[in-house]
Amino acid sequence: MKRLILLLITLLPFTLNSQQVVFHLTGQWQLHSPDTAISVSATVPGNVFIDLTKAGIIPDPFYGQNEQKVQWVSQKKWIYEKNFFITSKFLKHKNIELIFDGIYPFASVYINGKLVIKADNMFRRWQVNVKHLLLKGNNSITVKFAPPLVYDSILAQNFPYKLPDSRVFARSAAFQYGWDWGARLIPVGIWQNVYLQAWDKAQITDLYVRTESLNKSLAAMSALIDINAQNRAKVTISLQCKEYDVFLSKTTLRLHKGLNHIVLPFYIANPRLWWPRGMGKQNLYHFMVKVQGRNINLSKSLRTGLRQIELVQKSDSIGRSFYFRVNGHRIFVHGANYIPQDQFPSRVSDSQYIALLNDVYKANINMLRVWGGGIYEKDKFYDLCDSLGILVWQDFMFACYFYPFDNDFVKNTGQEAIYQVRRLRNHPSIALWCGNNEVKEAWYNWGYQKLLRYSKNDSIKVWHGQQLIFDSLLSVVVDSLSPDVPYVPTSPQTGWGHKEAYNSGDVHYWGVWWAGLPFEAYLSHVGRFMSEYGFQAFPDLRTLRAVLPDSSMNLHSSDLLNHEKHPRGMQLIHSYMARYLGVPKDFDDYVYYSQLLQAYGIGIAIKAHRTAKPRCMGTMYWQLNDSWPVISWSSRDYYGRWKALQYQVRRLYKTVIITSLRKNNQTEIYVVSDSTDKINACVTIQLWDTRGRHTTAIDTSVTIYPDTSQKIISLSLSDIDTTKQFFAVYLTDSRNHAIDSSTVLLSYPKYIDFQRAKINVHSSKVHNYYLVTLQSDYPVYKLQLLANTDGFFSDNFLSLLPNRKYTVRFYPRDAAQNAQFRFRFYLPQQ
Ligand code: BMA
Repeated sequence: MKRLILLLITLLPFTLNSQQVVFHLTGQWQLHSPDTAISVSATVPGNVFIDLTKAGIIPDPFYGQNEQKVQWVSQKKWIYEKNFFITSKFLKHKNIELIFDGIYPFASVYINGKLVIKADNMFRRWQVNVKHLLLKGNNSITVKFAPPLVYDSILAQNFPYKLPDSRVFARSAAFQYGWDWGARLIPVGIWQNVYLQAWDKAQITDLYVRTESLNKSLAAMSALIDINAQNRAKVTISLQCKEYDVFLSKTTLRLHKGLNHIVLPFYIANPRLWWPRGMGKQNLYHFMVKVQGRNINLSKSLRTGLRQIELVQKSDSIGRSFYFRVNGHRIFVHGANYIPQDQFPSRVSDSQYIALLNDVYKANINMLRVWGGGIYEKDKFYDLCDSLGILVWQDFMFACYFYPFDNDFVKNTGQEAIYQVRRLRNHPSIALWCGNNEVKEAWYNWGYQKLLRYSKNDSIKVWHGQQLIFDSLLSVVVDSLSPDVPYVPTSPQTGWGHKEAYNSGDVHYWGVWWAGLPFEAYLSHVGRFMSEYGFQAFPDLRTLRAVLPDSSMNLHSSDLLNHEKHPRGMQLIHSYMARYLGVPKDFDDYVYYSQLLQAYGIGIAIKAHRTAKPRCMGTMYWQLNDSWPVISWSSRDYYGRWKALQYQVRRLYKTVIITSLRKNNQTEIYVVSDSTDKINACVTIQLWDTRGRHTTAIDTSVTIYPDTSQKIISLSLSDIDTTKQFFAVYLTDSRNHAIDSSTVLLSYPKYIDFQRAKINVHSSKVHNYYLVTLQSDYPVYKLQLLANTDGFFSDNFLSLLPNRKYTVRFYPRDAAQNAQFRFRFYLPQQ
């Protein structure tokens, strides 16, 4: 019997929400502007830039300096229009709602000429009953967009206080207005789905499965179900779970007319918990709620995981901790900051989400911070994070400025927060809600108050406004709608210029890069949780070639400079390069050197952070990805090509690593473990010279305890020629299997007497990939393998020791392509 029930349950259709009929309004629309003679065919979801480019009205905004040529688009009014046909059958439904899942501000929506929605927030879902306006047969929908720049400045003029930038008046992604890695392309349009949704007796409007408390033997759960009923009705509500063969909970009750909030408590014995990757399995449960009554037969399903997440902020002997605990276990975060994958997020496909998150997984990342100047990501992103075990630090979409706080704005923000928290609260990957990025940092440290000539009273008022949004409003929304996920009002908690930042809370450390301090400053600026730090590099040469003509592939071209948005970016890269690597003359080499430089610098930071555990419990570099082809802090470029940093991260984010820190005239060797197991291992340290001779200095056994960083030894450098000698360190397990290894340079690379090595490369095709074997006669620093076709190398930017075979796999994106390989490696400039 049990089996039969199980079978029946597995066969049940897990539909989204039955008894709702959807009429899609996506696809082909017409776009025109009352300010110009332009009238073109358009595609929804999308935006005005995409449509105008496709129609040949504007050139590709990413190419050369076209970005500057298309700025006029944001200053015009635009109108999207579509005609659609409604049958009398559809019109018979009692309720017909028009729904926009995402639309840019500032939009006025008309159905058959009647105004139905004024939408001023791209992060909200807009919904209105339009049944009374629809006609049998032909209908029209018209969306009129005000020019965003004009509208923002009108709102700014009407606000009683000056704010740092008028973009804050539009609830639209801040980065579109230009960022220090982003183009300025401010779109209008319908960027997510739009449809008519019809229903009759009732509809399930929300379902939330909450873990109230959890231990090994029992999970106390509740299902919160919102049902909108047309009239009073008696119904039976039951909750089923695909993974269990019984009804979890069942009740019969009377719905009243309107919105009904129903809570069904239930228990799960021996719950299988959801864990972030590296700590256990990503167990997921599929729940379905059914509502049945006379002429009512509704269902809604969801997938969630059972886990407890805590952010531990406790006073201690240093200051105040900042670390995450999942299911009672402390976790060291090796993460990255994530920005939108495209200047135009509407066009990011599911396969791009899959490719990006697979790369995140391959890089051993266990948390992404969805940064507050971008967008709340699409469902696909969080679904993938749930199944891959990647935690998400979710910022609310506020960044780097002060925000208005009049009634309309606060109300609008509240609606946005309610919608987004509800939408995302069933995802076990969501680990933290954070009010904003750097609003507090900007308030105290960036001089805006002086610049904007605030009186004392202005400062009090504007700061109270910020507190109203970030300390009260958003906190209340998270506490009431997703009470089991922590909330912090801002990130970082203290600006990096203050001592306190390194003792308490999270910190964005920008002494390196912004203040031009050497990479070694990372060693002395380790906080409790490093939520941002970073250094720029050029993207892959092929990525640059896609947006630059050949004549612009040089450091001085204005086309190239349009793809570097940090005001001092080029100079900073140049001066750090001169300090550590030397500066090559050739442009292609310069691109390669810039990537080595970034990996070298961020490598120092990650080592400093991981070895400082448990004082420091997280490291998240700025930034994982790009929104267009650009010189930036990313480790993976716009086309998904890995920079040297992404490979470096993959090595340094492994669960157990052997690594080194340079302190004065000593090199300290550490073993860091985020594993939950005790490991018996062996550490071997060899001293090499650049001509390839070596001696073994140390061979010792160590016990690696779970969740620790231990210093193995301090090696004095007094008798070592640091320009000719270096260490190779190995960590092996009790069966002599490699756990980790690395080469430890003892000077800046530019001072090291690397020899011009002879390297043999051999490749062979196996199934859908290639095996590439390398062997060198001298030690080699950061050899980059290059293929004539796009694809993924299992390892790259390799340091080789002589007379050993190194084997790397290469997976071409297009398996039919015949791959050929080249390489380059680092030699100091003469
Ligand atoms: C950080 C981020 C971004 C910015 C980055 C690099 O502080 O929050 O605002 O792009 O710095 O400057």
